[in-house]
This record gives sequence, structure tokens and C-alpha cells, in this order.
Amino acid sequence: MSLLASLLPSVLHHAAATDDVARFIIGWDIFLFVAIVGTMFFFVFKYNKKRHPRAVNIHGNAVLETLWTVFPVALVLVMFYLGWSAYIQTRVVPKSAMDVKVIARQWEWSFQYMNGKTADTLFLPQGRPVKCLLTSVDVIHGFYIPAFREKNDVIPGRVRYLMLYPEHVGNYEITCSQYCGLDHALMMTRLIVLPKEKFDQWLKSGLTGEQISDALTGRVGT
Ligand SMILES: [Cu+2]
Repeated sequence: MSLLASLLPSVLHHAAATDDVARFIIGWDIFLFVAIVGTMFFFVFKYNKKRHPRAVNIHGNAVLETLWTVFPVALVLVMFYLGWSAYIQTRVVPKSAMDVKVIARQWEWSFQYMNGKTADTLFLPQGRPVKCLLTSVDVIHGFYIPAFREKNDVIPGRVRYLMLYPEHVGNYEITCSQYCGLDHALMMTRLIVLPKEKFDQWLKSGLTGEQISDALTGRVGT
């Protein structure tokens, strides 16, 4: 398991794609850093004053110049392509998606379902795409679910969205990623993914978040 995955356990395919992009970019960063700094030290050693008392000018080298232009451009384009294809997965809204309103305010989250039910914990059914409609009643907040590798700014006066694909039953952290005032650090809640029947039961019932969470004790994930 990579360091990144152990720091932030991921819970779904999309998160795995995001991790792959991060691993690819960080891997190349480390390789290029070692190669460039290593070459620099090698040159400092090879061309020091003792060995080469008189400096000699070197004129162009077409092969090298082509290589160091084409290779970085190609590498950056591959990085862009991988990042773009992972990102675009989070922007496509499937027809089967369920809408949930996410309302941010200083300093709490609330969630409203299409039948009018509201909650301060985000309950979602397993296996159904969810389109979170993000809005704020006061300042800019950031809706962030680390285990899903997803984050989007929540801006007053606008409705933005974020797609979630809850694949596993579990209990995940939701936090605010934009500094939004005194109690920003306390602006946290949970995403609880329930089996579909349990979710439907909760959605139709008057059960509170706490009651259904208690029923789930022992099935808590990351
Ligand atoms: Cu906030």
C-alpha cells in the first residue's frame, strides 16, 4: 500500500483513479529531482577547477535540445490527460443520480433530500450515484470528503455540484476545506453510507440520524 493510500484510505474506484494520478506525478517528480540534482553534482565533480582549470564553451547539440524539449512536453501532456480523465468522472451526472441539497453555514452542514427531509449527517444509499447540490447561506465554504478524494467550493448565491458514488457501506468524514471564520475547524460532520433498504427506511421514517447510526454500530468504516 502506498504512503498516500495509507494516509488517506480511499473507498471507491474514482478515488483509486485520483490516487493513480497522484502516484504517477509524484513518482516522476522524485525521479526527475534525483536525476537533475544527481547530474548537477556529477558535473560539479567532473568539471571542477582542479580537473578543468580552463573553461571551454560548448555550442548547441540538436539531439539533446530536441530531447529536452519533446520529453517534458510529452510528460506534462500525459499528466494532464490522466488528471483530466480522472476529474471528468466526477463531473458526469448519470440519469440514475439522486439529488441531495448540501447547505453550508457558519459553522455547520445540513442536508436536504428531495422529499423535504433534512438531516445534519449525510446519509446515502449504497450503490446509487448522488449529485450533491452545494450552496451556502453566508460565506465561502468547501465541501470535502477525504475518503472519496472529492472537494468543491460552496459559494453563496450559486449552486455548484459534486458527484458521489458510494460503493461501500461505511462512515466517512466530511469537513470544510475553506477557512470560513472562527469555528471553521469544527465544521465537520459524517457521511454514512447505508444499505439501500436501510436508507429507504430512514428516508421515509421519522428516525433521526443518531437512531440510525446507533443501529449501525459495528459497521463503521474508514
Ligand atoms: Cu466552512
